[in-house]
Amino acid sequence: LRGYEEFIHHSVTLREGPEAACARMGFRVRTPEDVDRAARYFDELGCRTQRVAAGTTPGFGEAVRAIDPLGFTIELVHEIEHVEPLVQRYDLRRGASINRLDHINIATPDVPVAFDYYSKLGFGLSETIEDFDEKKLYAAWMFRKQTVHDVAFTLGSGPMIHHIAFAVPESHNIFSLCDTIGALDLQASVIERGPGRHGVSNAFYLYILFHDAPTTEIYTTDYFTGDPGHQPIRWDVHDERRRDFWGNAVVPSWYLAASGLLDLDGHPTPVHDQPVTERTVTVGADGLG
Ligand code: 4SX
Ligand code: FE2
Ligand code: CA
Repeated sequence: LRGYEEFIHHSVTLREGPEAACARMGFRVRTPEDVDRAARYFDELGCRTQRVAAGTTPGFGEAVRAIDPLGFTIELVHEIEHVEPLVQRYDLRRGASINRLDHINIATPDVPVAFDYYSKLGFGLSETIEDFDEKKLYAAWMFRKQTVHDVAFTLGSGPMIHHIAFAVPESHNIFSLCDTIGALDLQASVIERGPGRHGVSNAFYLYILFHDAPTTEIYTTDYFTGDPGHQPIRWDVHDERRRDFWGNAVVPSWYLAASGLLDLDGHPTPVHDQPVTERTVTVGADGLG
């Protein structure tokens, strides 16, 4: 599957399996040499790596897979088969009008370690949620492309996928999706959180749940981070606008649910338990603000 804006062969692959899990997440590297550099880099870190021949993943050239220091199975590739982007084929656009895969939000028991690792890979920091008094980092958003993020970290049991997010052109696409969900009488099971305006990222958003798919965010209109010297925005965990700029409460399931991973052999990755404390810090144990 791919979005209308994407010229790569695919950005998502769904495979039937015995349990719902994320087999790997991929990043595209800038040059063919970067694939070899990545293989050496993960080898030197003592991570398990695997070279895969061109075509092992459909539409991809030679790639390297590894279990990264955070426990995620990743795939790095440079060469890809180009396909025709369909940005202006409005006659073909359907559903929420998905443009592209925007970001992956990962749940991890140690956000500072994740932040440090991705900083070393060359990711920039756009925003954080912190407890300024207790000097505790709850969440961080990091980018390579020139928007708010490609990856974000949410403190919680992990390594797991917290959600995957797809960008749509404009907020009206999200309203229209909500209308479709209502018309199908699927609102109770499908709409998890939103629609709303994020504090962090300023994006307009909706989170949806469907069967055993990971939580899926529909996301639009965040901002440009590409100017050299772009400064991160730091939110205090007690600022009720940080996750929803209008102060709407975040439902408990949003903090608690995440999807498991598979390792390089397709076996489930063990999860380290980490209680989710951000919600109770901010709204109290009764879940009311
Ligand atoms: O809930 S937050 O406003 O912190 C937020 C969550 C901001 C951007 C995201 O992509 C997200 O998933
Ligand atoms: Fe997100
Ligand atoms: Ca609901």
